[in-house]
Amino acid sequence: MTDRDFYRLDFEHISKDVGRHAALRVAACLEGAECTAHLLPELPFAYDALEPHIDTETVQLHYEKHHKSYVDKLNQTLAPYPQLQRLPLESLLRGLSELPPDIQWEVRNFGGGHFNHSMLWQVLTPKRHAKPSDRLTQELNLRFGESALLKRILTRKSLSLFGSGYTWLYVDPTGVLKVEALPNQDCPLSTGGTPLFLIDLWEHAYYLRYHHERERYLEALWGLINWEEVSERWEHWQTRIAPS
Ligand code: MN3
Repeated sequence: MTDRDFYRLDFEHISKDVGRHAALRVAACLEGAECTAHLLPELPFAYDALEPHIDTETVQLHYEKHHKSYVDKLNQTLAPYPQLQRLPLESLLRGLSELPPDIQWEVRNFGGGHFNHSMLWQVLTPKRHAKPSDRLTQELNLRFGESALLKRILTRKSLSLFGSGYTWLYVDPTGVLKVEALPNQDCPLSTGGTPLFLIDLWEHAYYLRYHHERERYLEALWGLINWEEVSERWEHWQTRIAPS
């Protein structure tokens, strides 16, 4: 396929989902500048900012080793495909089945790993007491009853995922809010969804402090959710993506 096919995909989703670096990268590409490789985005907080809930060493390893390795492997994968290299990550993940078959597995896993971790750093925050916006609260209450129930659903889905993956709060292609756990580095973009929030369930996200006790990690995580960011993602979906 040609890059033009990819460019037909909606670029408007990009800024919320792959961060400032990708937005800059795409802007440069669209202006015809030489495209650069995918970049490790800046971490929006210090390594120790999520203490005592998420320990310093875990954040540092998670960001510097795990996330960076996904970025590096994605760049290696795309190196022989300059046309694909300059596309936004989101377009690659939305159009997985249209990629050359010999790199679909790599883009799904390494590209997914880069996307998911870039989003993860945005939806966590050391600031306390943040709440969903009134409009998102209204939607969550309509869909899940109340916030305590959303927490229970996120926890249950997270505990029932066997192996590694993520639990997602996302809007499905028909506009319905959903909570689903997906394996490995899979993400709702690849089935036409719009992700709002995710929980990293790979052991590298919690093992040093919580060992095998995923439930204690989930409890600690609840106070770190960047509801402001999640609410903005919801507003973005509503104003830019929602089916009219
Ligand atoms: Mn991870």
